[in-house]
Amino acid sequence: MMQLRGVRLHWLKLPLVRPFTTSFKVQTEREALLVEVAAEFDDGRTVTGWGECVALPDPSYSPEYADSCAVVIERFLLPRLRGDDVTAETVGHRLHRVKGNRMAKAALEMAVLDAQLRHAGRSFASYAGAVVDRVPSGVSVGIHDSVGELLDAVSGYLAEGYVRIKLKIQPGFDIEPVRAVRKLIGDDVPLQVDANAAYTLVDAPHLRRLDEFGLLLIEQPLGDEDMRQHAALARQMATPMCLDESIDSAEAAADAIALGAAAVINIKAGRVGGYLEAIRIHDIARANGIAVWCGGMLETGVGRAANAALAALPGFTLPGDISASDRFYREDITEPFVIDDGHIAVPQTPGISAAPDPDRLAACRVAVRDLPLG
Ligand code: OSB
Ligand code: MG
Repeated sequence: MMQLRGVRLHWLKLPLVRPFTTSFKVQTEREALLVEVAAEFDDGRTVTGWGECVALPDPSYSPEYADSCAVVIERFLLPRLRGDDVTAETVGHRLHRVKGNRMAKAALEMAVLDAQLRHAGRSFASYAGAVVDRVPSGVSVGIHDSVGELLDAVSGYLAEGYVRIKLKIQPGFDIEPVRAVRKLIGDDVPLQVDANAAYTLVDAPHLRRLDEFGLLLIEQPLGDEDMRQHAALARQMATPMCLDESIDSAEAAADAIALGAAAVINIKAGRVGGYLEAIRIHDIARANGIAVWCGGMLETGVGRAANAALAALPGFTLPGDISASDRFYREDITEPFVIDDGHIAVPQTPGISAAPDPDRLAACRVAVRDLPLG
């Protein structure tokens, strides 16, 4: 058990190596929010833990955004973590009466869990039940101005060794780019698409045209709230249906499976309220024969380390969006993750991730704030 003695928020800005365009936004930099906690344990030792908040700077992917998370952490979450009996496993219960705000909760729980694991000298991989020491690395490829530029980007990623390509699509950039990429890479390279909620059920006949390309899955074609409509679309398509935005909890995962809205689930710990809920969703999906894979949110090395360990659980049977650090960043804030023979190594050191390098942290930081503990 521990008592929180200090909580500090770090706002960072990291330039992207190239713009990343989705159906909802063009990103040219990552504005990251890190949570640093100082936790005092029963034996008197004080240990630092780090969490990464995956929220974007605006409510474009999810209702939450980085500054909303900072406010929620300070005003509503931290007051519930007072006392000397805090454990990572009880953070979720303590925060339960605060509705939603799952990315804020996830970041705080992650920092507490990191401190707890460092104190215990245990890796997150071991704690979570990882069964492999490296995970296959997929890459998420943004929307490009032309199909030619897209093909160049995909060729580059294949040359680096990525074992699975995910193409971002939107109305007007879907059938022809996917056809061109499939022709370029051949039938044997796993290919999937992600629409980030850009279509409606009226587009079903159009989306069915994707069936001819042998895709692994189509990710979140319809709106976040459209669980029933995803089930209806799934019945009209041969391509397996995968949900991202719609799955914000274990309950939502159970509902999606029961409704036939998801044959596959993209698990992002931030979106579902933390790594412990992410593990629960993995367990539910596995028990139901539903494949899962680990999504990404352009994490720095802190969050990327956690994702690599999560993806080492046995139910993660599809390659995740766990690319090397240099897919997004020229310089990371930790030792960079590198792709080796199409894989990313699972960290085995105590805690969830390496602490950010102090010089890199200082170089990327745009704001810092010590939160009152009350
Ligand atoms: O929908 O998976 C998504 C990035 C930001 C927001 C949403 C998504 C993504 C990605 C990038 O696809 C995944 C990555 O970090 O590599
Ligand atoms: Mg997605």
